[in-house]
Amino acid sequence: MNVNRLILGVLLLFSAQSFAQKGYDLWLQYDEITDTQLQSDYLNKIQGIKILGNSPTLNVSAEEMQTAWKSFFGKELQKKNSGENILLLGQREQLPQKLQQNLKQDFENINSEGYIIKEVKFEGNNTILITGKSDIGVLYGSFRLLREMQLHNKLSNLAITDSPKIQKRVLNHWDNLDRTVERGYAGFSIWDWHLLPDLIKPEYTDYARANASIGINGTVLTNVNANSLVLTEEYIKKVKALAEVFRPYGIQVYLTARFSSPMESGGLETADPLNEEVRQWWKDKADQIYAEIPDFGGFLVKANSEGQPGPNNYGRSHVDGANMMAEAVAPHGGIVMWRAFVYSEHDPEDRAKQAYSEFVPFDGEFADNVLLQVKNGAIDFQPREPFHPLFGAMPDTPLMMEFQITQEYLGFATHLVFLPKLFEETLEEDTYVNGEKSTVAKIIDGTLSNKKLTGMAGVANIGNERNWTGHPFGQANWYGFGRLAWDPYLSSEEIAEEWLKMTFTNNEDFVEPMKEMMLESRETVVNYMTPLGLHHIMRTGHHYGPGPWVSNLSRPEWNPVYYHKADSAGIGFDRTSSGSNALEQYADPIAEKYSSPETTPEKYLLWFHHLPWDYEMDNGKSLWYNMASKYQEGVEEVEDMAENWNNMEQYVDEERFEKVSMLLQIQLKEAKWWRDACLLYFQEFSNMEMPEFIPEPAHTLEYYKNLKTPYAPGI
Ligand code: GCV
Repeated sequence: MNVNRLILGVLLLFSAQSFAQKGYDLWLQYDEITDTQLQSDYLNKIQGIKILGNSPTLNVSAEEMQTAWKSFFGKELQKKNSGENILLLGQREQLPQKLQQNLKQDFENINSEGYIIKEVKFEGNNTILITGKSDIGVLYGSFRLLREMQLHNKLSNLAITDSPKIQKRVLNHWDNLDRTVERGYAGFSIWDWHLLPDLIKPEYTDYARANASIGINGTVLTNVNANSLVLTEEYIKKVKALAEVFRPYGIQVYLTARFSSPMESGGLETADPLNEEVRQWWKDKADQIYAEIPDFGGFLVKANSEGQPGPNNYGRSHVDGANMMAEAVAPHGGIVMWRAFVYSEHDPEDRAKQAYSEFVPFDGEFADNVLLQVKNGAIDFQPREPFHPLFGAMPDTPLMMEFQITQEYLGFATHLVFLPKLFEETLEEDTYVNGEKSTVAKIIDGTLSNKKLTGMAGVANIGNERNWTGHPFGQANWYGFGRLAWDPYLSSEEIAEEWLKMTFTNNEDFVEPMKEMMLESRETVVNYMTPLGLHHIMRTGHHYGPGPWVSNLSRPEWNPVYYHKADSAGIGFDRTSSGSNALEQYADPIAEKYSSPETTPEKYLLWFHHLPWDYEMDNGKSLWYNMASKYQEGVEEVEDMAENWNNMEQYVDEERFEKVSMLLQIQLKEAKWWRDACLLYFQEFSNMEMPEFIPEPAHTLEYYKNLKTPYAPGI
């Protein structure tokens, strides 16, 4: 090979790797600061670093500063003992008494994980101090300062205090021990169980760094459809190895506990929660885990749901089950996150009502270290659902939010959908349970009824793809979940802007149009999948693509026809008093307002009402016409997204640009598939003409019905 070709080859390889690295580096790009004024402002303001104290967490804070400095400025941040304009890192106890005294008010304003970033005098010199009541506060403060710099904000007169508003900010991995991921679309599990505890991959540290940078402080490593093997000695050692990597980053490890574990891995004959031997088994198991992992977070449990065993198998209640496990972990400071996602094929009641009926009678009976983990809506992570009626209905029980970051029902890792918009919509909903402004956010952060234990969980979209999430924009959903778990009152707009700037570029010509695109993307997916309150009309099993016609599954509530109820008289699920009366589970102002279609927000119309096809909507047109126009709008919006992205080539590296371009084309193809399949199917019932703006479908309804994709990912 001649030398030039060799050099070219090496260069190409190098640039390909650095592009791939960009995807891997998530929002922690720390792009070079090229604006000379900004660069000199920053370098004047911070001329060295001093760390007070010594701990693994302080070490990773200092390392992060160095990583960022090399990337921002191409040089190290010098360690200095004293002098002007030093960055000083240390928790309260390490500060001189006088400084502690001066910051008394600031310290009163933060909690144990909060931070203070402030310009102070230290040994007579101007200093930027990052402090908190704990080392982890210092780490969070360090990431905050670096975020300010990534956003190109000025560092003058710094005085920032911030604390997380929610205590348990947890990712839920639905990862199996064989490394498949239920509803995972970004490759296999990042946990290499086979080689743990001996092989510690750098990805584990980078995962922890990324999470700490947004304040996530817990991770449930395993699927809620649990395998009791993970509670055996062999696996506890593997879990311990991960916990050790995560500890400096303030991340606690949790496991899913299969309710029948005492039988499967303990050899007992029962798993009855009131049986003494069973109770002892769980206590011993907890002792065994805590002996290896002293800061183990606790258990997440899916019980008596979708075939998982639980206390009901023994005629016992969810409280009996949850409290038994809570008792086992309580002496160690652990918690139990007990899922409220229950519904039964033997219960003829509307699925949307079942969790409320099951749990509300037990309000106030759960042990103090139990959080009831409730999905944002009463069915299942749909593109749009009204908030779950359990929020507000159990004032004496701490409720934890469960959002789904992985896009099971929103186009997998193929569709660009910015989920913080969906999360924000739920958090802002007013439950009215204590009068106006009783928002879901206030229930989750505990302020509405003074709860001590609070939490938010996000079902992770992470796999072993080089860029973690498959779709480059999927990273924004991980980022946004973390930011909202820290502060559920943040706006999705602010989150989108931060993420775009940190991940791509600060150039406003990129940030503004892309922010708009992200903010609209959630409504777009609702439009082309489930407009006007439709829900769960995906194909079954893998949930890939439209399947409103499916009606042959054994469990009625697994069939899309159960949810849309289309017939010649109309479409929609009547949840008013003339139907399932799910509305009665909401507080009066909502129950009343939504009882009539005229006063129900259009976005929830068919969630609560079964309406005639010619029902006249606000714009004077029929329901059928409006439905068709929503589907069409969705498709056109994806066309716009693709076009907007095409104008961004100059701001994005080639690899991410090309990948997003191709994914948007697939999204467009699938949006058309949704539109054509759903409209052709529903037209059979409406018997009305296709409005003129709907193009001729590419295929017949039969064609769409016969499509098979047995290997769609994520099962
Ligand atoms: C982990 C839905 C999903 C299941 C998931 C379940 C749950 O039904 O399709 O894959 O199981 O929710 O949240 O437990």
